Amino acid sequence: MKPTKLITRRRAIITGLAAAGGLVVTRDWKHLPPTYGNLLRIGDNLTYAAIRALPKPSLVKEYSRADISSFPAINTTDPGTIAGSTLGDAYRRLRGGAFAEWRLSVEGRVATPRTFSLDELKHLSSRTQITRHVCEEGWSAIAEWTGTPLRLVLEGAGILPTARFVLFYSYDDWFESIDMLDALHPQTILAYNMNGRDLPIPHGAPARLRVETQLGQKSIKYLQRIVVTDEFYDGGEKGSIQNGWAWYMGI
Ligand SMILES: Nc1nc2c(c(=O)[nH]1)N[C@H]1C(S)=C(S)[C@@H](COP(=O)(O)O)O[C@H]1N2
Ligand SMILES: [Mo]
Repeated sequence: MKPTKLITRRRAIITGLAAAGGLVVTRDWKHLPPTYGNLLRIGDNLTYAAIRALPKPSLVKEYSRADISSFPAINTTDPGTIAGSTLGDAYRRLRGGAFAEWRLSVEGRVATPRTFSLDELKHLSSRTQITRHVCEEGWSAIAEWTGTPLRLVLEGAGILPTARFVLFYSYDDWFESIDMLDALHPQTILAYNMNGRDLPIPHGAPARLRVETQLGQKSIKYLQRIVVTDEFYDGGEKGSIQNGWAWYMGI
């Protein structure tokens, strides 16, 4: 994604309409994500407690090993090379120690904020899936991913019943957020393995998110911190909306 700092007039109007639509649907306009009042996305407004009671969501298509394709690494390929960045410096040190010191922080609206080392993630049950990554810039590629279901990590910290969103921060200073519906989806994983090997640095080592229900941009690499929230937040200047993209990128 090529960030531009422009918020278009059209987007401002749409966002306004979404807020008005949300008012009718939920009377909770302040806390509605901008999915434009789409009734199909009413799940955006459901809390962890509500989503836990729903039937299992359907899975996106999974492929076979024969379908695995070449997979370009895009944008920043090594946060450790970003000059003058505290996060970049931290990443370079972690990378130097083969990520043994890497700790993924899980905080916010959880009963027990905590961190997970790579080993701790690997000791939780894992899921392996061969899926198609679809980039918003118009390419797609198929790879096999192994990782810990995000649900296990969040529940490991004790998601509070009112929680509705999960925010992700990365070592290259990216930001993404998803709703609890996608966070608890069985194919939403923290992948530490790609095509049977440790996740390579260009693809987000030591762990990246895979959100198979949305466009590739949401699958944030170089994970650093996860924050569970009750309220919608798109990350301000770092978020997709202020950079001219949609927040919800369902496929
Ligand atoms: N931290 C971080 N995550 C990111 C990006 C990025 O630049 N930084 N790019 C996103 C986009 S737009 C895409 S298409 C995929 C690309 O993943 P890949 O580099 O493994 O192909 O990562 C997503 N996650
Ligand atoms: Mo992308």
